[in-house]
Amino acid sequence: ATRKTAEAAPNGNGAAKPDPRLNDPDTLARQIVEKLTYSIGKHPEAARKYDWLRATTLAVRDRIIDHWFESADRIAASGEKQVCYLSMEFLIGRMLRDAISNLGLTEPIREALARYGVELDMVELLEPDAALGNGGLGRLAACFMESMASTGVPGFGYGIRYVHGFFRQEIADGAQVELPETWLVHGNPWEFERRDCSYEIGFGGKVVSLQEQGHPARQVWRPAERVLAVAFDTPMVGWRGEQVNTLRLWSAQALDPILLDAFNSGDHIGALVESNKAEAITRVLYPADSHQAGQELRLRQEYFFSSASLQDVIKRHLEKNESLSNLADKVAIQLNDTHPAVSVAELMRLLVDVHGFEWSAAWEITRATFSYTNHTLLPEALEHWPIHLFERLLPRQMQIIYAINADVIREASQDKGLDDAKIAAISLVDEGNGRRVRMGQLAFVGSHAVNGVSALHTELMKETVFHHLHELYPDRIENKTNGVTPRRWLMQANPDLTALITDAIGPGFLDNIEKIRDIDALADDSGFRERFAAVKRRNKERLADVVGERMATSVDPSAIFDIQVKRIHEYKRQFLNIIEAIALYDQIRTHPEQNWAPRVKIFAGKAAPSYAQAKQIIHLANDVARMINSDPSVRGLLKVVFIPNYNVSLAEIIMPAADLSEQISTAGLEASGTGNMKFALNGALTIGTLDGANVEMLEHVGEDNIFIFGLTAEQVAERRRETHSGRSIIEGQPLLREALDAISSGVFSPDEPSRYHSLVSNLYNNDWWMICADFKAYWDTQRRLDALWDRPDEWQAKAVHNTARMGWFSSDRSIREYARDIWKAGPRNGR
Ligand code: F58
Ligand code: PLP
Repeated sequence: ATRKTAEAAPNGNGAAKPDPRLNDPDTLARQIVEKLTYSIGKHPEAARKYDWLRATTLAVRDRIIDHWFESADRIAASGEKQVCYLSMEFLIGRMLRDAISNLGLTEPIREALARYGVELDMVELLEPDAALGNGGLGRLAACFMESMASTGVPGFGYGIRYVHGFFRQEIADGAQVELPETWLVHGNPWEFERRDCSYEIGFGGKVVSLQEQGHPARQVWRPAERVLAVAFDTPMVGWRGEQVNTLRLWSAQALDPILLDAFNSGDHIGALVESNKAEAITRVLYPADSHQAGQELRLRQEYFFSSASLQDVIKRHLEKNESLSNLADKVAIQLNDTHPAVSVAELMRLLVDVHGFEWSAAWEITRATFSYTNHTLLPEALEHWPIHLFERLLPRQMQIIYAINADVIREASQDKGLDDAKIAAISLVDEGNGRRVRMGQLAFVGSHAVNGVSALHTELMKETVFHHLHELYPDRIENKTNGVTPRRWLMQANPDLTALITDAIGPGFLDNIEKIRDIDALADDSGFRERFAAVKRRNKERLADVVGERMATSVDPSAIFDIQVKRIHEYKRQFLNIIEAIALYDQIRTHPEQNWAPRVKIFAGKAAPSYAQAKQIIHLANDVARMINSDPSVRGLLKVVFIPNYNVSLAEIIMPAADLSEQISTAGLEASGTGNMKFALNGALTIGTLDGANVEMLEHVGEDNIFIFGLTAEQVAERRRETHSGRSIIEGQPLLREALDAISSGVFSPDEPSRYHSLVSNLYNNDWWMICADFKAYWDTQRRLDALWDRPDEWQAKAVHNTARMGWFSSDRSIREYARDIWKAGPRNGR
């Protein structure tokens, strides 16, 4: 009934919708059975669960294709500028529910399937997550694809079709185990293989100088190795199906699938070597996190998808235009972090070597076409490739980078008078580090706009990593605060809240999420607050069921659901949260007379397989959970759970079920965060530091409705200048000291008492992430929240204010800002 409400809303501008006669349950039921019969070869009586998923998907897909063609035709006819979003990662999650909901088909399909005794919810749950991303960066790309389609920006996503996405996590004896992810085993009905859309990608070899009579010498790259990039297209459906954009993912194949000579001479393995080597390029997503994955295969992936995407952009441009000289008027290319930054050199190569442009004209086109988004300031995450590797794999692109660098350095020293130290800092080649190509510098100089992802992060970019480039090009850096799509993260993930808000203020917020602000006044209405709390309660029960099914643990939905879910990283400080849990455990036992608010601390997230500290944190969370959860003296006042295998689908269940959202990174380190926005939009209160987008959330929800604690980014920098030691703080705070002693002495790891010894001793010597420095402020703020939990009206009023005031954090707003300020493209849809 809920989704019916959401979809029954009047269509804002009455644009093209499918013929309503075709959306009735009868027609849909007939079409689904047709798919079952003629595409899958099954009678309804013989169909199994996966057959229903496939048949339903195919029936929905047919409708999308009509909209897809309409969108493509309309964009082609208007000659509008297109936005190409180049990203190594698109963490899309499941697609069926999103597509059905955006097309307004949820209720008729539910009814159509029910005629055969099949539940839509069951079918939706069978779909595997498209986990083609690591975390925030990849999920942002997915929200942006949806928002481009929903706001009417002609967007084209370009990425990699990994056969194995982000690994599946299991927990065995408390520790993370990584298993391969196999999303394609049942086939992927959403994608269309376009064998006619394929390009050759070269690697290695040499550059030759060709002298033709009467012309200056021309450089031609003769690669030693070539592979084929084949396009797989997936439609991206916007809200109400008004626009459908394309996500084009590249798959690597060998030019010769088998070396027949080798095969015929009996070398059956050798005959497949080439094909295996080619296919390896797109086989696996690197499970990196805030650490550069410095292997050759990674650079091959980056170049492979950059070159394929640019060749495709150029081919499509030349189908409609006479030359590439107006490329930047027709195409904007956004580089999602530096992973596609080699594109700057590759476009120059294509323009100069292949299409005969003069260097300076090519540079103008390149800079006008590209823009670059930075997502991290962590030095260990900044990409820099050894020159010898780059030169061996991409010799011509290396020459081009040297030439770009020479121009940049000339401008910096001759025109702007920068000294040698500053020039060394901006150079595209890091001379001090075994000679490396700095991809951030390449992306920066090759773009007309460079953006950070929150106001604070953007300011810190100017002061730190890009300090001298900012001095040289003071107008280039701008801010574009991240956002999240309210379709997936509110309407689909939280249908009950969507229905409640629709009842209260009407359906206008579905088309313009900023109208959700109209529920703000209802924070004072006790009836509304009660209904709001009842929705939260049902969502907590739903999560409790999932915890019960997956972990055979029960959690009580009347306790505070205090949740930290995100990649596991030292800067995100899950460790601080665990230490607080231990201190609380201790206090609950030593002061049973006190009125403790019951809490369930929920964790989920994956550690990079090579990140030992992060894996220890997962182990510790599980060890602590086992001990606390089995101790009767806690009387159910505290529980700790670590839910395995955090992914988009789990996030969709978790976000609506939180009372408290933990956004507690060391200030200055979290570029933005997007999980923080999803929680608050769904009515969680945030406990957080003044970091990333938390700063702007504070401005929007107001200081009474968010719980900010801890050192500011400036104070963190200052303290790091003064001392690195945590010793004096630990010694001065018995709660912290006792919690650390317990961890260190093996209270939680009796099977291996020294397991966490070094984790703790590190804190004494080097409190780099300010865990000790922020502990007291964090503890005190948690106790203020305990007290607030005792005043449920007040808590719920704050929760309503959070939902009401989060509309600005929609990715529709982010996309409109990019479109207006950076891309100069669209949107068609002014909602
Ligand atoms: C994240 N970066 C930021 N990187 O950490 C987060 O603050 C921000 O909200 C988000 O981007 C979107 O802007 C991030 O997720 C990665 O996953 C990289 C993938 C490739 C390897 C290195 C990490
Ligand atoms: N991973 C998944 C599966 C997500 O859904 C999200 C955000 O919702 C993230 C990672 C990013 O989380 P955070 O912004 O807290 O780092």
